[in-house]
Parts: sequence; C-alpha cells; structure tokens
Amino acid sequence: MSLTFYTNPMSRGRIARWMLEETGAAYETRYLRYGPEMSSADYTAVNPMRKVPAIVHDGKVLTECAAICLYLADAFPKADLAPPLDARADYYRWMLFAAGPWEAASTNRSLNVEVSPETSGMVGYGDFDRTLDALLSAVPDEGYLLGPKFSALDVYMGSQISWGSQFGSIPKTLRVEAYLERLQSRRGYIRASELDDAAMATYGPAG
Ligand SMILES: N[C@@H](CCC(=O)N[C@@H](CS)C(=O)NCC(=O)O)C(=O)O
Repeated sequence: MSLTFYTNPMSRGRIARWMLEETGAAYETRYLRYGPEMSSADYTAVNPMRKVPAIVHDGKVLTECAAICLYLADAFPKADLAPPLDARADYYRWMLFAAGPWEAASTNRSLNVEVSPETSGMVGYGDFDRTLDALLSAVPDEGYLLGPKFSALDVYMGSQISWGSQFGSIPKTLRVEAYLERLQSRRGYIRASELDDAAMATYGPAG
C-alpha cells in the first residue's frame, strides 16, 4: 500500500491531514510551497488545478478535500468513519452542501461579493443568510453531525464550521463552540495540528 499526501501546512490540506490521522493509515507527506512548487510539471500531473491538498493512494489520485474525506473513509473501513451504505442520506447531503453552497457562500462573503435578490435564484447557494441558517440547522446540541458517532462528515464540515467561526462568517454560539471543542479534543485532530504547526516554520509564509 502506498499513500502520498501533498500539502502545505497553511491550507485546506489541514482538513485532509486530520482525516488521514483519523484513519490511522501510514502515509508519506510531500510539502509544497505556494508558487512555483505547486505549478511544477510533476505536481500539475497530480492536480491540474495546481492546488493542495491531493493524495495518491496506490496510484489513484484524489483532489478536493471533501472527496478525499469520503474516499479515505471507505478505503480504511476499520476506522469506522462512514455510516453504513443504507444510512448515508445525511452524510452525502451535508458533505456536498459544505463543499458546494457553503464553501461558495463563505468565500464570497469574505470577498465582499453579495448576491442581489433578483439573481439569488440562479446562484446555487441562493444568498449567504439562508446558507448560514441551513448550515447552523445541522450543528448538534450533543454528539456529532450524524448523531452519537463521529464520522468523516465531522472532519470536513466541522473544519468548515471551525474556519467560519474563526473568520467571523459563523457566529460563535455556545452550541457551535461546544461542538468544535468536541472535535478539537480528538487525538486525530491534535496530532494533525501538531504536525502542520511544526511544518509552518519551513513551509508556511515565512519559511
Ligand atoms: N476545492 C479545493 C480547494 C483547494 C485550494 O483552494 N487550495 C488552496 C490552499 S487552501 C491552494 O492550493 N491555493 C494555491 C493556488 O491556488 O495557487 C479543495 O477543497 O481541496
């Protein structure tokens, strides 16, 4: 088995790193600096978007954090990070909601791009406020997004919620903060953060 992880410690690669750590799988990390290293011919062959993260598992290339989380949960079933096939409605629904409507709405909000009421019907997320309301409706009072069991959905959507609350697009309510505390006390999260924090000195902006 070979598993290679391409990342930069100051990137969405932190989501994929956390997921990798949750699986318990052994993997090799290749750090890429922003700029020429991400645009090299070697890396463009892995990800023509010239973005991180990406993984290569036994010759299979995966890009897009949400796809990486879904894939790894199935590739390493012993880690028990995906619900059974007949109980995946919420799992798929919220994973793709977080990767599509929420990611677009929160990015546009941070760039001060607002959708007018006349055009919101054409925009996949409609408008920011209703996308935020939908996202908050999924945050549980206790346990995790799918119930008492942690899953790959918590890695991906939980990371989006964490970043949103850090950067001000998601209000820091008690419910949101308590949910994030549950996520951030996990061993996989702590180990992933330690690895990426340590790599910042070499591969982060000042590296
Ligand atoms: N949709 C991609 C987004 C990946 C992405 O935007 N990565 C950024 C870092 S967070 C990047 O590599 N930027 C470098 C560039 O575009 O030059 C995912 O979810 O993995």
